[in-house]
Amino acid sequence: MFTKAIVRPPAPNFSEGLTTAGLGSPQFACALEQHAIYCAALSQCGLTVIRLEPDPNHPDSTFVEDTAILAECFDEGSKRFAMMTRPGAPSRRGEVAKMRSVVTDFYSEILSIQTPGTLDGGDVCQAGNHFFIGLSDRTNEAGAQQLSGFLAPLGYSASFVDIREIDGLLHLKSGLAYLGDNRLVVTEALSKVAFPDYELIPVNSNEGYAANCIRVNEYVLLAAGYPAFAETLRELGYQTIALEMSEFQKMDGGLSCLSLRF
Ligand code: CIR
Repeated sequence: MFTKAIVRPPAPNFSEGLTTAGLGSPQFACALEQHAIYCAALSQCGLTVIRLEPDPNHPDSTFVEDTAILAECFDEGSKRFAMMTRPGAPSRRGEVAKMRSVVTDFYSEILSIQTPGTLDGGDVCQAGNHFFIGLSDRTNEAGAQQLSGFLAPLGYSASFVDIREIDGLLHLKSGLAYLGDNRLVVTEALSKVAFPDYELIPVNSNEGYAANCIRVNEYVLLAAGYPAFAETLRELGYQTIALEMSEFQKMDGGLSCLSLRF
């Protein structure tokens, strides 16, 4: 069970962040409203929401997931830890210091990715005691190796998923989500990568953005506007909450990026 989430509302200059989406400039007021509804959904899932002040020095800082990995342990053989990342985009590296000061209140074990490694939290998908680590334009091999090296003594296994040749995926979790119950949601491109030992829940090619969903306690939060995937989740027995994400999608962001849940 998750009990808390860290979020950071967008700053007024949110539209100055990095993007490749080509979907136009986000509307700040609408982004704020979507963010508030997202936070309300986390509360509905039973989480206490910790809100950081918006940071206009870092227009991408609402995407808090990229600054840290907060690992939950699922059995006595593994250990709870936090890892501060070193984001691949230089404009985002300054986001980590504030997050470190917050995470310190909740974790005694705090690790850090060191230069020359780069790693974004969006490239790290925890599935029980296993971590999938994406190699992407943001996460390099040195960063992935560092994380993997930390994981083994803490009782976790890891494998790499190279997404550098997959069009349209900024981060691994742009196309992959762990639902619990040994189930992975995957986009069509990622379904061709071998994920042995997991039940794969494919997302239709015309609903690819929906793959970035999050399981939060009794609910699955998904982006609004993806009816086939919503129906798949309901058929699997999940309670769903659909959230408007248009303004964050314009900045290449998704549901998972907007919070760190622990
Ligand atoms: C960026 O390019 O870094 C932001 N505009 C979007 C980050 C989205 N984060 C994520 O998928 N984990």
